Amino acid sequence: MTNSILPHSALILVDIQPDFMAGGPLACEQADTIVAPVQAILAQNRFAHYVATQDWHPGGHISFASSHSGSKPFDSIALYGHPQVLWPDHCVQGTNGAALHSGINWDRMHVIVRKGADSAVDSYSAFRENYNQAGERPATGLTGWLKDRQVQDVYIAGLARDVCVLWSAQDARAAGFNTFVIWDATAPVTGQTDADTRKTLVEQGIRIVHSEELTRNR
Ligand code: VGL
Ligand code: ZN
Repeated sequence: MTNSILPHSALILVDIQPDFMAGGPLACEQADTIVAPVQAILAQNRFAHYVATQDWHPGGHISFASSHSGSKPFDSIALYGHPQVLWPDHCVQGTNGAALHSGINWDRMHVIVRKGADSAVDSYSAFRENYNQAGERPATGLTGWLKDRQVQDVYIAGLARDVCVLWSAQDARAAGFNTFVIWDATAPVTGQTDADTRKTLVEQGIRIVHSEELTRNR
């Protein structure tokens, strides 16, 4: 039995990379539990469009604690007038930890957005970079790509629930898409943020769904 295609829909898989999985330098809590639901969703092939993002930093990136003497991972600093968490070194371009996770079938992806490649600017969202020196958040171009294809509904899964998934969902909503976060196909850097994440999503009109709602036979 198969489920019907979701018209005007896109699935965005955010940063499913070894450095965010168990044993990685920026491991998300229970990250490995997302692989099965993501694979189940892909197997159904219900989306009209498929996008992945890949965190892709040069060595010495400004978001790395190691780039700031006297700082340690998870400290927060002000950068260009906005808070910036300093992370362990992660997803350095060309390293195994930055690859797309080998347990996911990436063949369906139409677009892969690499982000965080500007050494001086972090980039959480699939849609826009974080604030830069000019006080701007440059677009990645994904909004236009989706709108040119009449996408209305954006479903987001991946890592991290409280960082790149959250920022991507907020930007998707702000761009006017009906936005859905597939909760069990995401995992947080820390589960302590889950209540706040849920609250923020709901307040902004972003819907929280479960992978079973997409994969159960009907
Ligand atoms: C992410 C922190 C730093 C993420 C990326 O994918 O959520 N988090 N870089
Ligand atoms: Zn990063």
